[in-house]
Amino acid sequence: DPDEDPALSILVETRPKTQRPPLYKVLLLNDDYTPMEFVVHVLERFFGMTHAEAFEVMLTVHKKGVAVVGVFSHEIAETKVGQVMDFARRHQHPLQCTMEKEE
Ligand code: TYC
Repeated sequence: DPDEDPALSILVETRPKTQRPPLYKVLLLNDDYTPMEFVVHVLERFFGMTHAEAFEVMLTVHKKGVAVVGVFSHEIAETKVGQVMDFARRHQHPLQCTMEKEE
């Protein structure tokens, strides 16, 4: 208690002041043209999913229109989005991948 002994004030502060960097959700969007097998391959290749996981997430995007496929730091999220968009473009598929800051 600083009123009793100001020299002890430093020991009384318990709330951490460190801030964690914001995290970013990477989202995959549905479209009518990208083959299902291509999306499964993308999820295995760039998001480290097993074939079963990738198939399940692909079906979620197909049915719901969008799904979060990973949560990363800003730099890693940007890299993932770039890798997916570049890979899709090179294969001439309209697959869209984007990122948004977590609440
Ligand atoms: N809707 C696509 C189809 O029927 C499959 C698909 C799934 C496309 C997920 C994009 O992010 C996607 N071929």
